[in-house]
Amino acid sequence: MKLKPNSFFHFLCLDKIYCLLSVRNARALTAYFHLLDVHMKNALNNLQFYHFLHYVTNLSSVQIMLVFDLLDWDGKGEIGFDEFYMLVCIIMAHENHLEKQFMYRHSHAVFELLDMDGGHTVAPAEFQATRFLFNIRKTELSQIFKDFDISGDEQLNYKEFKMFTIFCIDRQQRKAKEKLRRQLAKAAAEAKAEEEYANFIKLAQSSKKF
Ligand SMILES: [Ca+2]
Ligand SMILES: [Ca+2]
Repeated sequence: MKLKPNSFFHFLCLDKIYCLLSVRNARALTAYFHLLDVHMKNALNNLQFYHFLHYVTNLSSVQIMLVFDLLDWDGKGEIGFDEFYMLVCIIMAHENHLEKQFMYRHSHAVFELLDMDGGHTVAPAEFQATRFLFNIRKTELSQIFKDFDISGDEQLNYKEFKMFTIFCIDRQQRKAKEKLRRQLAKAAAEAKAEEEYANFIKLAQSSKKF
């Protein structure tokens, strides 16, 4: 999922920790939603929703209609502002590489979104169909079920899913720490090389004098 250039959403800023919009940004989003809501129903029907997502993202028609069905969990045939807000936060999280942080912070809402049949578990097929929303690679899926399906029923219940999101954040933090450690080591090595070079020049200049 990618945001198209020149989209209004490039002007919004998602909080990196909580993965939510600021009050000011949320108000701007409300105004945007009302512009889309031409029938003034405080909701978007599938046609309005389709054109909106088609305009701002590179999602296929099938994916857009799947997202509509996921958000329209009560089958009313329309998307209200709360669902719209959640979708925009997911898009923004994707755009800012905060998908795993979003899953962790909003694990219950994400779990309910992925549980397409409302059976209170996420099956491999449900994860496979929705993985594009959170940038989960196909190859990761079988490993996720292998590692986190503790009960062995080939489904993730909420506790198992929550453990998966904690693991993702933990892995992300370890990677960030490792990256920082490498950057510091590189900077130290460069500083040492510069110092050695300066000492060498000093030595060369003093030997010329004699
Ligand atoms: Ca399910
Ligand atoms: Ca399980």
